[in-house]
Amino acid sequence: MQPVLNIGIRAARKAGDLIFRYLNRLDSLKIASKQHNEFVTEVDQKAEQEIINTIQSSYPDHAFLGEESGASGEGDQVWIIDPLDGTTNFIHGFPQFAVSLAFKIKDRLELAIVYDPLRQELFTACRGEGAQLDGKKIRVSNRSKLAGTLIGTGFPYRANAEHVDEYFGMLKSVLKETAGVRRPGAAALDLAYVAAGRLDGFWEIGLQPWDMAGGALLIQEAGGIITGFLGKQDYMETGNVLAGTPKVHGHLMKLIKPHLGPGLK
Ligand code: 2AM
Ligand code: CA
Repeated sequence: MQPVLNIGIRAARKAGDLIFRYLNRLDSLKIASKQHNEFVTEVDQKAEQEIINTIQSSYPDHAFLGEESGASGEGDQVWIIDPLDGTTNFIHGFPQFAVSLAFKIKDRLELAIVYDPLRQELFTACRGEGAQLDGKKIRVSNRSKLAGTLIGTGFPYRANAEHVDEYFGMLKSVLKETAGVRRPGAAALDLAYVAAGRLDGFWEIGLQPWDMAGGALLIQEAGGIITGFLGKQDYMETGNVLAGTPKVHGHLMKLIKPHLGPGLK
């Protein structure tokens, strides 16, 4: 799998370089509104094309599921692509965004790449071989109690606005029990930070497959747990995700469960 990983890394770095170059010209950036308060820029689209072109030139038979271009190609070997996770941050010059790639064969995640072009941090994982940050092995943190933990989250945006009250119930419970909650705005990086032990846990309502796929394998390979809110392996379908060290994941689930309405169970 290493040669495939290397091509994925090349693609992610190229996309990251492109994103970085555009940061100096945010004023002239072409921004289109996908829906109310949901934006896509020419950078998202160009970065995705760069990733697909790079992979296709080595692996013409691979298929793609990209946030911007949708599904293309056929077969069991599929790249799930978020060319720019954290677009809203990027548009504002708020320095928290990443490129996220995952490679799956027959619905099983095999490779993950999350690249932060600002810090030039590269998170990678191969199924069964652990997770790495810039080539060094990473593990989830060894915190087991909620006290003292730092937890990541994302707010429900437009599409999930109906869950706002449930969400704030969850947030209130988590705030009371932990050292702090962070909402950086790029889910792929939040998940990578759980894998690297920078965050002890994470939850969010209504993510898309490309926001989560890379981060999910990173967490599993770093010794963490990632599930839906009730502990099932349904987060790729529901988009509702709960992650953490094995112990913190369990504690967070107990805090979140009482707030789940019918639409989140
Ligand atoms: P994106 O920038 O790739 O869209 C933050 O809560 C996470 O949700 C980010 O990973 C972000 O990824 C995703 N997201 C999708 N649509 C969003 C929206 N309209 N507003 C904010 N975040 C959105
Ligand atoms: Ca995106």
